[in-house]
Amino acid sequence: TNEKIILKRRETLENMCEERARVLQDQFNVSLNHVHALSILVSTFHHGKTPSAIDQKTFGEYTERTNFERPLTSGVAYALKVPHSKREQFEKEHGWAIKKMETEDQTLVQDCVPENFDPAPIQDEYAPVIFAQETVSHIVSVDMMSGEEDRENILRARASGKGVLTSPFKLLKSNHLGVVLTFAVYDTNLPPDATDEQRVEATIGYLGASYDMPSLVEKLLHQLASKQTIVVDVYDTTNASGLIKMYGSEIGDISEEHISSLDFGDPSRKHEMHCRFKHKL
Ligand code: WA2
Repeated sequence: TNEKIILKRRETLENMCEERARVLQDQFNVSLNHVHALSILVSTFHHGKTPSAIDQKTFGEYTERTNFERPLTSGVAYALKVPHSKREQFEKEHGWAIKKMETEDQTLVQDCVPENFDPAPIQDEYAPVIFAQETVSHIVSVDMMSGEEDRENILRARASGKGVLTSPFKLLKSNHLGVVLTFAVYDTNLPPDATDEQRVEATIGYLGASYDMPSLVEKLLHQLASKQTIVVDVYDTTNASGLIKMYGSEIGDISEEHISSLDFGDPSRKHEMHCRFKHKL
């Protein structure tokens, strides 16, 4: 009967949506664990050894060769915590000035490359990127604390000691919405039961990964069959009064939708996958 067909169709939608949500969530979780491990690698071999065993070349090669461990990421980078009192010394040592992150609504598009960024204005502290995977080499020397979303992430990461996610925003040199995942790197004297203040004090840097949502979700869904059958949207639903679409399209049969929850590992952010059939019954 017609009713049976409708029920069957609903069940198919639920199953396909759940499967896609679980695959996306698992892949995200895998890369989160590897970004976490990378923060420990930097702690051990950059800060934990004199002289450091990591420079830009080593970091670039290692992160490129282990890219397969971080599905969905478009690149990883490492920024140092630099208080204003150490800025001059830092810039002299590195041979470049800490730059301010500028977005395209503040500048001409053609100026929106870090080589053309202005020096960072005076702040209490900075988070200049010192190492970057080739794919995000354009953020080297940029003060990540001068970007609103990056800054918020850095503050939350170092106080919590956990991996934290930004809300979706337009990444530098990308036309898509993405999110950034950040882990703080601490000096080794940090007690395991440290307070937020002790954590902030012991922070020496920030290891971050960027996720270009549209291209990466697209790649993932391509690997699953029946892309012709259903349409998938991914939302940041943290703010119930204004869902942010991170991935998706305008097409499909909106008369029936299935919602699968997504857990990307940061309890202060909420995400959902919304699925519908491409064609009406
Ligand atoms: N990485 C890549 N593209 C970006 C970006 C970013 N942040 N922010 C805006 N566009 C080094 O949390 C520390 C990476 C930030 C880490």
